[in-house]
Amino acid sequence: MSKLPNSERVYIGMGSNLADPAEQLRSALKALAQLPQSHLAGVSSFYVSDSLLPGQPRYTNAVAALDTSLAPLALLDALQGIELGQGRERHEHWGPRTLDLDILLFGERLIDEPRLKVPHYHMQARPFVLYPLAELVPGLHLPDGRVLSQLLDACPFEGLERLPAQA
Ligand code: A4P
Ligand code: MG
Repeated sequence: MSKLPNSERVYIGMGSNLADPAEQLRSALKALAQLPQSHLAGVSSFYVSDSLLPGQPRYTNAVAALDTSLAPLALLDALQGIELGQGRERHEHWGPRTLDLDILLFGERLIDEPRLKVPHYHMQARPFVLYPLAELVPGLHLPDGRVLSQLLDACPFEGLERLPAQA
């Protein structure tokens, strides 16, 4: 249960493949913990995998659970502020990045706005999103009716390396 009144549970996909990726994720978690009207409720293990695009460094990914009473676009602004604060530069779509923060799920909401689509459009096909999410909430039902366990059945774990728990 949430510790904040009127808050919703948000799952945030985190990824980095530049400038010490695990350290980037740890810094991002500290920044998430300091967001206003929000409580960092949990984080998965870190997972390493090849980039979906050939020729890029390997990614480190994780999923964070955040309880927040921020509105969805206010949270998106805050996440983009954290990305910029950690040196993210947008040169090319899907280019290498010091930090990528994606809103995977926002409570029970279905959001279809120009700047924000929730559930995140690629999450069902990405093991580096689904397996960390399943660590946090194995029996998850998505607001659009999909069931996480069925998405996992269609998305093999292969290629993912789960790192030991962070100190
Ligand atoms: N936007 C719309 N919906 C959302 C949402 N739910 N959460 C908009 C966050 N942003 C959302 O994002 C572009 C715009 O998407 C934002 O301005 C926001 O208004 P971006 O982060 O600048 O663009 P991007 O990351 O280059 O594109 P995209 O499609 O988000 O790329 P992905 O999905 O992040 O994929 N391989 C491994 N192993 N691990 C990875 O994490 N990531 C990518 C990039 C490729 N290969 C990878 C990984
Ligand atoms: Mg992104």
